[in-house]
Amino acid sequence: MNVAVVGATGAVGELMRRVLLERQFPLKSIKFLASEKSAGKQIEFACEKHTVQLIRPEAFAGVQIVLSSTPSSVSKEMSPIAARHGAIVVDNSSAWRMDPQVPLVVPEVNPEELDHIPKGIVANPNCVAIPLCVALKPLQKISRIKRIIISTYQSSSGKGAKGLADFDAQLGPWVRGESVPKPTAHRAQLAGNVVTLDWTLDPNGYTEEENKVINETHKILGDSQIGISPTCVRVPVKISHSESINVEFFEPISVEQAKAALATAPGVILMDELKGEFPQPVHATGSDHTFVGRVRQDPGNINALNLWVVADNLRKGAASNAVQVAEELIRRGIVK
Ligand code: 2RA
Repeated sequence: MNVAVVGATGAVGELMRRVLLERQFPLKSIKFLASEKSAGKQIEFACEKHTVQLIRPEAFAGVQIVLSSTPSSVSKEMSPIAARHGAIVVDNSSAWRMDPQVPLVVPEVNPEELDHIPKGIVANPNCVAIPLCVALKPLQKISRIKRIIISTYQSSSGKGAKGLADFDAQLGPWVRGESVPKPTAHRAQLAGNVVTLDWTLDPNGYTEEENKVINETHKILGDSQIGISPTCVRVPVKISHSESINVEFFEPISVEQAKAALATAPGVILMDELKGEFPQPVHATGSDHTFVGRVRQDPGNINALNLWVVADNLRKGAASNAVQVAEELIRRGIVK
């Protein structure tokens, strides 16, 4: 495959490069594109030096698959240009996710959506929605979902390299009791704190992130009737998002049934609390799996279960999901 990685020097772009190598993606050629700020930089890939090129229309000539992680404004302009050059763009921004002509794909959940890509663009979902859907799809196959209540514990890296810089700059001084530097990416101090307004507030009183979780989960699970009630929160964790999920079904599912379905579900690692196992960001970081544990009956609702879900937001929540989508495009013969 002739591949271009767009936004190659950002936190997700860097991981896309690593994941392509780790998964031995079938590469014929690769080029790395970025904004003016990073164009001209030298990066190493598979023991070879590459110069990062500026994102411009001519750069897409001959490219079959574009893996893109840029701000939405860049994707709105550049993804259709890349598609016009004949590439399929797997786009990690939120620019195209809710476009009815753009499939929003988690390969373990709705790969069949890739059979219809009218705009030549496939959207990679939000990093909370991806693990949520990976964990719920095996249960949705048993019984239709009526309602989801989700509270998130999102890591600093959700705000990219700048978020990580805030985390690194604040944690040491906070532990030592010194004055903590002001955040540059996060809305408030992260060290020793919990921040629920780390995203733009939308007119409906929910944050942009919470509205993404609602809308994207409806689209990925293919059921817009599911009642979804999210509260998104940033916590002082470097990488990997955690999710507390209460899910109500139309028909009851027992804990045993749920565990049996999750144990064999693609992309899921079920952690058994009876063996003292429980998903933690330190397990998930560096993995492409979605870790599920604490599967419990809701004591107040016979039709509902509680789950605790953790996944690496930079990998399964972004870079790895995009590369898995590209692998699925090849497997289905969509890109040859
Ligand atoms: C966050 N979901 O964690 C965002 C990143 N895309 O802030």
